Amino acid sequence: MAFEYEVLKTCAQTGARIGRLHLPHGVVETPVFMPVGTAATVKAMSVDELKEMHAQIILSNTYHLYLRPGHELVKKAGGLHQFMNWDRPILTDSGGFQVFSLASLRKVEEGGVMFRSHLDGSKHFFSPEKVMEIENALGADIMMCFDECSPYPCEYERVRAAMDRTARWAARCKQAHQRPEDQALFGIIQGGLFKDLRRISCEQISELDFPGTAIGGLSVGEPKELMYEVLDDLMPHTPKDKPRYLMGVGSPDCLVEGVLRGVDMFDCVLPTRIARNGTVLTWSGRLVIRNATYAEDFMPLDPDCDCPVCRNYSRAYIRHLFKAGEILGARLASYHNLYHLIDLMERIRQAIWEDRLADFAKEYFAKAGRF
Ligand code: PRF
Ligand code: ZN
Repeated sequence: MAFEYEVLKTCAQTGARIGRLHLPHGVVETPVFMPVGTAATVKAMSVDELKEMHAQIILSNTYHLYLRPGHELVKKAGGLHQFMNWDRPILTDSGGFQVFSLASLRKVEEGGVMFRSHLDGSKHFFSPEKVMEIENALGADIMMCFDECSPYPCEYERVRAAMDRTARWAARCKQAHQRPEDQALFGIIQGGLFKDLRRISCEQISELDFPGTAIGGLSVGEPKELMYEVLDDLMPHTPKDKPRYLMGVGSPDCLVEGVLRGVDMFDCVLPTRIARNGTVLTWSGRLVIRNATYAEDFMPLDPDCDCPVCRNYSRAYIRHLFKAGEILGARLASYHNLYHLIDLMERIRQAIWEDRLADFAKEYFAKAGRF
């Protein structure tokens, strides 16, 4: 069987759990953070480096790969795994978010979305069937349904219409999926910040019996407290025997708060994006390495981190690299930030095993603060 999810333990203190996702390219221990490799590369990181930092699964994007280099070319290469030389699991997002955030001149209809590429303005059409064709060509272990993500803020009736359409599109995705034997298709819950809509969407999507449940439409600009309130209300209604994936969420505080509420999977560009402009995550909070404070600071980025960057380089050196515009600065900061989130998830899993996640979270926030 290509896809199986086992819950190994549920935390006695919280809603968190430990699980194991069996996929064609390997086993993923959850809760897990998935580094983002939008254009078939986790920006600035080699596959060897990703393996060294214990990345278990990475995410890539249908929207970007369809536009460039094209899913047909990736298919010719033997699929995304072969094309990018990554032999561990991959999840592809459907473009249901990118079309709404990056593309211009969108026209959404029941059939699908007409949009213009953010790269060259060329015109394209995504339907649930087209997106399944692209994701099947890419060949990831997990693929996502094509959904409609509402912006924030957004009025009730518009959110409801997008949620209903997301459910109809999910049924069409399931129908059009050509490789259910070796690619798991996950459904996506929408419904904005409206608790009643979230519960309806949860029922609509659960009914289709996908092997995994994603929560979309959050972390789109709303205050974090509102996201936590939606999760508090929604998570107890999502299927317990399937992995739960909170899409596009990945600041350290949100990872901890998400796991406490029963989330198993996360992805976010945050660690790599902030790294490239010189911000690093540490166990005592954020640090802006370009600041003059670090000019003569020969400590590692994070004295509590045992990543190769922290074992070998100083803050002063990395600050110098950023000031001099040297690309190694961005590479080292990216490595450390990804390592930090992967390490955070490892420590979270350990805390769940030992029934002390609530205590862990308390200590974590006391030291690292909120992002
Ligand atoms: N839908 C899809 N991908 C996403 C989102 C969504 O709602 C989000 C929202 N945070 C991130 N990525 N398909
Ligand atoms: Zn480090």
